[in-house]
Amino acid sequence: MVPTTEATDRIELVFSLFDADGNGYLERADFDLMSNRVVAAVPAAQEAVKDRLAGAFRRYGETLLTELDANGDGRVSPEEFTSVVLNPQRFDGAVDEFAEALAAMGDPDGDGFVARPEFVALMIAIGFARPNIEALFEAFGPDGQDRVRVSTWADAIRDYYRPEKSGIAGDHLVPRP
Ligand SMILES: [Ca+2]
Ligand SMILES: [Ca+2]
Repeated sequence: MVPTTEATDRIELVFSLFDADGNGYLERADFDLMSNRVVAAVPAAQEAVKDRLAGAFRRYGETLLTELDANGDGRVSPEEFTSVVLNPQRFDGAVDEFAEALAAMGDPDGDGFVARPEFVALMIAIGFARPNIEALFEAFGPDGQDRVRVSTWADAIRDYYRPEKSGIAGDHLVPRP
């Protein structure tokens, strides 16, 4: 399957953000850095929810390092990362857990909705740009209290990683020249 241009752009963006220390490779340290940053973004979240997200980051990082480190040097290069779109089913489990755990972090009072401030805080912590974050939130169609369903966000995260998808809400995260 040939990924859509949009999917390739989305994945390139993910690589640049996951490379949290900016050394050009994905390593365990990157996932620890980002995990700490994102878990701290919503102080009101319960400890169990924070622990779940930290675990999801760890598992996602381990999965990427296991599946993509073709030359076995313990890190994932940009070239190695491009094959992430070739066999998306290898990552479905890790992405699914990450999507659920991240969206849950945005709902500290557990009412099933994510309000804009928590959404923005989490997405800033991941490294997305503010205008793109706001555009994505608008694309979700927030309700009268300026919030979206937890499930809407989790579904959008899963969609983001689908190589065959284009024209989805998550495309708003990719900066346009
Ligand atoms: Ca790195
Ligand atoms: Ca490697």
